[in-house]
Amino acid sequence: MRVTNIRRGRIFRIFICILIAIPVVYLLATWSDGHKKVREVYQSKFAARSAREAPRLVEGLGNFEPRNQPQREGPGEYGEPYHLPPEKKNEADASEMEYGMNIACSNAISLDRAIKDTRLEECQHWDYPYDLPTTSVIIVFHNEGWSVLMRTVHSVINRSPKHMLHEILLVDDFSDKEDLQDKLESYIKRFNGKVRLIRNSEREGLIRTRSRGAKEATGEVIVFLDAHCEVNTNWLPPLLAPIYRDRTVMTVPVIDGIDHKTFEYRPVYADGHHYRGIFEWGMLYKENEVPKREQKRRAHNSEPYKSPTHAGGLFAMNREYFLELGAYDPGLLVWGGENFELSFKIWQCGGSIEWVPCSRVGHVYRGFMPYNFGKLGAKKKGPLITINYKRVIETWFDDKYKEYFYTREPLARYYDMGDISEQLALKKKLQCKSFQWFMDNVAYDVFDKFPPLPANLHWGELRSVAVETCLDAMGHQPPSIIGLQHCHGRGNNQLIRLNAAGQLGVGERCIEADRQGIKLAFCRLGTVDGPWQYDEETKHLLHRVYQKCMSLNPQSLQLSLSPCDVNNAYQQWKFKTLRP
Ligand code: UD2
Ligand code: MN
Repeated sequence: MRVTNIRRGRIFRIFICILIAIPVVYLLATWSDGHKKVREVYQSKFAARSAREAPRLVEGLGNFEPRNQPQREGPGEYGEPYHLPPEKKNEADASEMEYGMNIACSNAISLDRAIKDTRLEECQHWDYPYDLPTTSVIIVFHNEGWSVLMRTVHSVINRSPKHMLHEILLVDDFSDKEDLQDKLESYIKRFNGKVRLIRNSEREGLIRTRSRGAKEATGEVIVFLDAHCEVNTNWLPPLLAPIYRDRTVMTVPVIDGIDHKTFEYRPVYADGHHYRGIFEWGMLYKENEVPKREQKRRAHNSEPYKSPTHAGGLFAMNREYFLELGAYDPGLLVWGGENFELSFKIWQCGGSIEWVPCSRVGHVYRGFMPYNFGKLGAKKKGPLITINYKRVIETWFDDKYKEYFYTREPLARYYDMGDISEQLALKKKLQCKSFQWFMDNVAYDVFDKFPPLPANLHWGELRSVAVETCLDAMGHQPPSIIGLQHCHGRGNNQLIRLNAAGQLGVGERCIEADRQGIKLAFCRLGTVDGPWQYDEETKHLLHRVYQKCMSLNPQSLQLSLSPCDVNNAYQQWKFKTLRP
């Protein structure tokens, strides 16, 4: 009896101990979990270099998170919006006109201001190799505001681990503003050689200027930034780590917004959802939520993910790899399309692009583009950006995909894009894969949003037969009314397309009708059809749902739908062919 009692007591005590131990072990385990788990994933994913390169992890891992930052006070600190006092209004307005952003406001804010850390919380736990590649940060600029340019430089100096930042290379694309001359040269002396300045002897445009910067840089990795950025907390190591693992990865930070009037620093995608770069068939850049297939590959929401393309301005790459790919196509002029050229080239020729949630950089989106395209732009017939797109798609798209572009941009077929034989030779030499491969394996989410475009049955100016006037989208943002304007023959807002599925479009927008009138609308995402039908004999544009015709009101000169009547000249329309 006693023996059993003692035994029972012991069993009971052991049982109690186990009961206590379970939550303690559990607490201990979860306590270190955040850090350890991320660390393990990190080590397996990033610390291992590809087999063909010698391992060179010399000093282990480092965390590089800043500690004990001093409190700061002043205008715009922590990325708060700053409103200038009313007496500065004229100065502010004038600077906005000149720069597309409120430089007067920027001038009032410290070049060293703090900004809020907009990263996911778990980003603080990642460890990175201590010997990440040395980096040249390349900033090209043309007539930028001095304080905005220098705040970009200061933020890079202040928020990058010293031993990784090899240099900041400022490349002046032939600016003529007074304060960007001697004042700039003497100011950067304080950085003891870390900041280097070179200047173009004529205007080259941002694309060629970046290629020049890459050639002149001496770091192992190059990072491009626009001249109006502020890099966020610990932005650099997470960009370098994937390149350290594999030199053919391009990495892209997540781009936060900086308000062009108040310099408020605003996080994008603050809800923890991730987006990646895609495009529609007119080659406008778009962002799309990361598809499940890609999400699933990752163990942590803060891990990098693959993206078909990027916005253009901000990214990191192994310098030699960038040059092996021929840098940017030197035939691309001034602005636009270079993001696609480099992205397609990277993916199709064996590299990859990763967006890095733990690297955040703020960028000032301007109110408008404050510069013109100089001589380079004037020499070209047709809009220069579309000509750039044409070079890119003629080099990298398969024939089927080229047609989608020409369906969306019918005039582009007639633009002179210059010689692309060197680009095609490079594609052959590097044995690059087809665009179909890219669509199947990388950009598989594009068709969900932008399905293949049915061919145009008609395109050109849509002229009224009764009155000398043309449909015109007027450059308004949808939803807005469609105007009627003097036919100018240059296309743009007057280039109307009717496709085989009944969609009537202008640029990437759609023309739709309701009981109030005819409107410019956002095309329903993922659809390419519409209600319209054109009859060449009656010259009617029939809305099949309402069974009514597009009519012009001769008094108000406005558009509406009315019952079809073959004798009514105000219901007759003609597509007039356009040429550049
Ligand atoms: C976006 C990109 C930009 C570039 C462009 C398409 C982002 C945040 N920005 O437009 O980097 O890829 O799309 O080409 O993704 N600049 C020159 N010479 C020129 C014109 C501009 O050096 O002839 C400089 C300019 O000072 C700035 C940079 O190039 O530092 C980019 O120009 P932007 O800021 O006007 O381009 P953005 O942001 O509208
Ligand atoms: Mn920019």
